[in-house]
Amino acid sequence: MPRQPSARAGAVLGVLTALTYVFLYAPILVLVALSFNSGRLSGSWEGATIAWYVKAASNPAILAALRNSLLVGAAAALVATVAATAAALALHRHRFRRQGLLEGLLTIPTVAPEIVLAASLLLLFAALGLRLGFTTVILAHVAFTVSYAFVVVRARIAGFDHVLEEAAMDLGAGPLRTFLMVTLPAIFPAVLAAALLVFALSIDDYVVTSFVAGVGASTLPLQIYSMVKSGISPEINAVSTLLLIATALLLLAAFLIEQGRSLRTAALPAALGLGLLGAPFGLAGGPAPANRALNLYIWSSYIAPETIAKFEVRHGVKVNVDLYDSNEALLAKLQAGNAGYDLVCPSDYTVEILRVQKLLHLLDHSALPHLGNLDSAFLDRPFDPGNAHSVPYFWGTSGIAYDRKRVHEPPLSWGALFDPRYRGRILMLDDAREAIGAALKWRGHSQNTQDPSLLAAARADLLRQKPLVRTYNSTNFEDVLLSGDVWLAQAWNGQIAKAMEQDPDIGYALPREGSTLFIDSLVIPADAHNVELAHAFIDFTLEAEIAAEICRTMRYSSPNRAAWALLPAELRANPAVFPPADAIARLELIRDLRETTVVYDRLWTEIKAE
Ligand code: N2P
Repeated sequence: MPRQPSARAGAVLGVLTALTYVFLYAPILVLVALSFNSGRLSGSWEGATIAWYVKAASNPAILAALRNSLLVGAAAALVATVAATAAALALHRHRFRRQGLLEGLLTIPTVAPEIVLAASLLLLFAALGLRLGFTTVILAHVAFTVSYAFVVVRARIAGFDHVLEEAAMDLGAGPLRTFLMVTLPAIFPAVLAAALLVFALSIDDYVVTSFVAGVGASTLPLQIYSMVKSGISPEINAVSTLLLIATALLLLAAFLIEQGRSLRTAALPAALGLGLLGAPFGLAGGPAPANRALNLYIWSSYIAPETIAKFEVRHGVKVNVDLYDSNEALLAKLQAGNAGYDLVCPSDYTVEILRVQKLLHLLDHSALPHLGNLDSAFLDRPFDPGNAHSVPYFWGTSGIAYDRKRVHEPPLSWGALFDPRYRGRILMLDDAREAIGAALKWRGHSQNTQDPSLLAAARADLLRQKPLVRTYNSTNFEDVLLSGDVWLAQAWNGQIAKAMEQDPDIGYALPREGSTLFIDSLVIPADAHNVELAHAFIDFTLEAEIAAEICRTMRYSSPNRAAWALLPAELRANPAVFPPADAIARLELIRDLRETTVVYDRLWTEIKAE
């Protein structure tokens, strides 16, 4: 007789099981609860509301993304299910040589790493010269869901008896009639379950979609991620909750059908799930589609929605905005080709890389009448002689932001970021050139060095620094500082100048060893579609009023001399935004290092991976 487990062991197991459930579901419960919290900050409960749902439903970007998701999901469900059903029938009816191998090949993609699939699809589309957009997203979704659909339909068909088909044929039915009257009804539940499964998988896919979406085909998960990048808002909690419940209901319906429950039982969760996804359109009608659109890909925290809206109204167009947080991310998109952007905003050294690789459009200066508003200090720089390809948008610095409540003397040296006293309270930019640059500067070297021994020393410094670093973040580092999680942050100036408005204890120092000056410019990719509209947008940002608004709202430094007079005096006087001449003299542009770039990239990957 096996021994019964003791009551003690039973209790321990019970507790462990309960903990597992908490671990699995607590984050989701927090998300759902916060989506009904009337307070903006996640920290405290301030009463229940559905306001965030209403707000999300009236956000045109969310609605457009939801519409895209539904379209893609429906198209993928249709194509993948038809293809999978055909394959399942063929493999059931005929005995092929190497049957097992054939079936195996159809199911492997369910376990293949998604990121590999994403990268290979992107390569394939580039090789075929397909412009990234709706078609590529649908094709990619079919590619990653068809195996799942196959598994579902194949399992059901295995139990289906051929004899029924033969009987129908004997009684005179043709192949089509037999299929429609006998085969399809028998396997229909599986076909439906497969379609629901594909739809649910497609609706919440991020990885594959982010590789192949291009512009204008942003789906809901992409939209949620891009909203998170510009600060967590409770609207995101509402949209995520909606997505979560809808997919759960669809999967439940698929599961019920697969388990052999009646279609009627499964209809309720399926209808609820689809209804939830459609509901936001009922709440808000949806935006009017604009016939012309400008696709802008720009740094996060670089332009306010109000400014975009002004341009849209003035030109009667739609502007699609996508955000990035590193030059390397931007480069990767443009180098892959067919990204679909009309206007992007690289930093100095990246302008040079793109220019040399012939990825930029020549600018028509006659279409830029306000060019004369720019201060000459930012024009005709070696990264783009004569500004043939680029127009400065913002400039700024990298420095050390800090919390005066915790850090009592201003961090005047990069050494502060390597100081063990601040263990766990340091944030570094998640940026190869900036982070390695800080380590090099600290030791008195140029951030553009190609000397292997200096780079090896920087690597060692950054590895030693790693245990002190709370997080690497180039997105919302100012929020992390404001939250009190870190006390010192390597930072770009504008977002810190904004944080200072919220908390006067935030300071910003430019280390005495010198640091980065950046000049970020608008450029038109060589494969842009709306070149004329892109010029119109560049010139719009050059108007004194608009340039002043952009600087006032985002607080990065304006290269627009005509705008300076329109800025509030305290902003002009803020050294974090407009540093004094002696500080500027210690700044250095990051330069393109050609072959050595791979050394920096490798170094950075190693540091992050260790
Ligand atoms: C914007 C970051 C500033 C860009 N989020 C630095 N080149």
